[in-house]
Amino acid sequence: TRRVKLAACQMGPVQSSASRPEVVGRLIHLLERAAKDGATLAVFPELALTTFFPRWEIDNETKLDVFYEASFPNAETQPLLDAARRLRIGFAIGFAEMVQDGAAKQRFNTMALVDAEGQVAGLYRKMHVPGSEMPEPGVTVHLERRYFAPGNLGFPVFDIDGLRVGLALCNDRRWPETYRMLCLNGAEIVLIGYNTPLLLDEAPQLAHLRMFHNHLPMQAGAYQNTVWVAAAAKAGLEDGQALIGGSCIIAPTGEITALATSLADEVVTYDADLGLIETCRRVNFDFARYRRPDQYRRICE
Ligand code: ING
Repeated sequence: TRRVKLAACQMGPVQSSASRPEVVGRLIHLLERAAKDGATLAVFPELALTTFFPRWEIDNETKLDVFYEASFPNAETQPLLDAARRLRIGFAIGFAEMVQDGAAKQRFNTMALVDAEGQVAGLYRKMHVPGSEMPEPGVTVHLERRYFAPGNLGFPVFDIDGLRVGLALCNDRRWPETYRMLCLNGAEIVLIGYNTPLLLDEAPQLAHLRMFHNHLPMQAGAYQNTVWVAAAAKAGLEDGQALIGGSCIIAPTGEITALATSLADEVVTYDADLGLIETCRRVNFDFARYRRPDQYRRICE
């Protein structure tokens, strides 16, 4: 049976004062810990290179642009890809992507997948972009819709190092369509990065459910689509805002097989049996045999 050792590389906060080389150094250290544990595929958080800047209203374009990568990799991030090649480990990493489109700038919340040769295998751009364009009264400031256009690359699944890997970012993980699209596109493994504020001004009565609502959709997504999920949080007190941790690896059974226990830089690994996908499909989810797509049309209206 095919196996792959997965690593979820959680990060503690990335304060706005942290330089890119400093952050890349932390990421390389995490990758080294993952590889030392025998992992060959790792996931880092959403916006792993910077603070979660959508928590602020930023009007100055020059100040905004410092959070974006105009190319990936570039001179500052290339050492991370060199480390992947040296350690023989693939990884996914989230970052703010800027695409120069003539005079205009296109901005995306993006995740790159890098193979064990240190080569970029592909990009995913976050589909479900939450929050608003302007601060709204009574609502935690979350301006992703100001800073990122919705993704335009579909739900690609990449063949890397003999594995079929799909990607998702933060709010995407709460939507069943994300996993179903990746499943239908042939994913065996879904890598997810997230930044989730612990407290939301708009719903203080849900505060005790933040971790439940983190794991619930990922466990359901893994089970209902017979995929392995590895998810990495940016956690802890980042520029004054508390972010949840709970980075984990989830089997196609829906079981959490590895779980981070801190709000700091932490690596959890699990030796994933890809044969479990076939077993779970045989038990209930023989999609080609039992699905009723003609009866699901409302879903895509
Ligand atoms: N974060 C949030 C999440 O789904 C969010 C979304 C947070 C929306 C706060 C509104 C307010 O966990 C990201 N990064 O998508």
